[in-house]
Amino acid sequence: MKLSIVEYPNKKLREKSIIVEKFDKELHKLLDAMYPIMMNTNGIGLAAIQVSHAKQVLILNLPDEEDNQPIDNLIEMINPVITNKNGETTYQEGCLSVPTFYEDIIRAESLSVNYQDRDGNTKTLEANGLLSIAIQHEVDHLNGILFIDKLTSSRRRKFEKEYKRMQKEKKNSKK
Ligand code: Y12
Ligand code: CO
Repeated sequence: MKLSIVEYPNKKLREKSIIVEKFDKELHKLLDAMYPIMMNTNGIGLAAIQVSHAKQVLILNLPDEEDNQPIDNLIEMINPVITNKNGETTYQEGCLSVPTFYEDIIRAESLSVNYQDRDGNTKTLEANGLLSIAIQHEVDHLNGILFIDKLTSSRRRKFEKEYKRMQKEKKNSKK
């Protein structure tokens, strides 16, 4: 399965992803294809809509203490539902669909999430810190929400200006 990352301002990123009902070979192929694309682009989280598949599917692979991302740390979440959020934390977020832009975003410090694994087994995970932030960021993607939507209006305007300039430069450098 050949996948490529959709970048802002592509409207695809605004689509709401649909619930997965079949835990079949097709789903496994999608998950298996998402992993290398995330790793090859230095990502720690990726939602299926970022590779043009509007399904409630996301993967996470957070770095360990040595900054490695062993495959044992890979979490695949299908149909995730956040059930409980607590506290507040700020983290400088980035997104593979909004390259080169990082900004402080306020989110819940800890949460509970119910989801299914690739075989349809129901799971619950309690998360805090970076994992909690990553889950909230990726679940937002499933609802068509991007981290830049959480910026203040003045910061958002600045972002749009900087991003447009960056895209123009990118286009010109390819000529
Ligand atoms: C905390 C905050 C945000 C998340 C969501 C997952 N975000 C990412 O995985 C972001 C990855 C990223 C990687 C980049 O590197 C390359 O594209 C090679 C990157 O660099 C550039 O844009 C140049 C930007 C973002 C989880 C936890
Ligand atoms: Co993202």
